[in-house]
Amino acid sequence: ENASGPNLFGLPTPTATEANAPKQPFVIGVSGGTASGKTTVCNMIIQQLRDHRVVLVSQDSFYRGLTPEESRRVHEYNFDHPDAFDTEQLLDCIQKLKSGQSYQVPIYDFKSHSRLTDSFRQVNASDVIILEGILVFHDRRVRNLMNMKLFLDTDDDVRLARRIKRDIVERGRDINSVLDQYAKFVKPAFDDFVLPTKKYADVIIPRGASNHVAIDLIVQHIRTKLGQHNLCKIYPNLTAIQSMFQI
Ligand code: UZR
Ligand code: MG
Repeated sequence: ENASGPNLFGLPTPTATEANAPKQPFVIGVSGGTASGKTTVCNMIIQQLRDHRVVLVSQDSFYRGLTPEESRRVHEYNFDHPDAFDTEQLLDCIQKLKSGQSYQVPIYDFKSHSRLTDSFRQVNASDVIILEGILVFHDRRVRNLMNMKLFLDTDDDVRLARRIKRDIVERGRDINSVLDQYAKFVKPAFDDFVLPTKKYADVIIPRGASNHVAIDLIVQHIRTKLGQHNLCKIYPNLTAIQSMFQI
């Protein structure tokens, strides 16, 4: 509710503080099951927003390193469970980036299932922060930092087929181990933890990365938001002028 009440045109007039406050970065959450096309969609958005500062943060970077005991029994480890991630650190990261600070994001090595101890990826302050991962909508505090939430609703068979290819080609695994892990952990965790968070999405994208119409619409919307933001920096009273002229 606006303290100053509606103006001549019946539209709310922004207060001076509202119009002058520096806008925070726009935070976009991108979720969906494994191999749903999250990374591809994020890269398409980044490509189309080349004229802005955009950073991509993956929830995968916040995997907890496995203990020696867990590493020995890695086939029994559930990488698809919310507890596999250090959510407190992820929250800290997004809070810092959203407040305009930089952050040293950990580097996770999928081969050794551990974090590199001596190096980080320095992520600097930006106009847009994209956070992607299978469970980025799971924690309410992380979710509440997002200005826009996208869920990629890609067919399950398509995702499994892609997952098999990716794990064999990029992660040096064999078909049996991929299928065993999928049946034991990936699919049940998708049903129990990932799919229930679809309801938090603002936009559900059918067919994932091949849905160019949806991605164009989303990029247009982000541009509109960023445009308002930049013009407000130049003309602090722009929002007031806009609402007076209904533009
Ligand atoms: P995306 N994952 C691994 O395979 N190994 C690891 O060390 C850490 C994670 C997998 C994880 C999950 N699960 O399904 C997937 N397993 O990475 C998430 N098994 O990545 O969203 O890109 O599919
Ligand atoms: Mg990925």
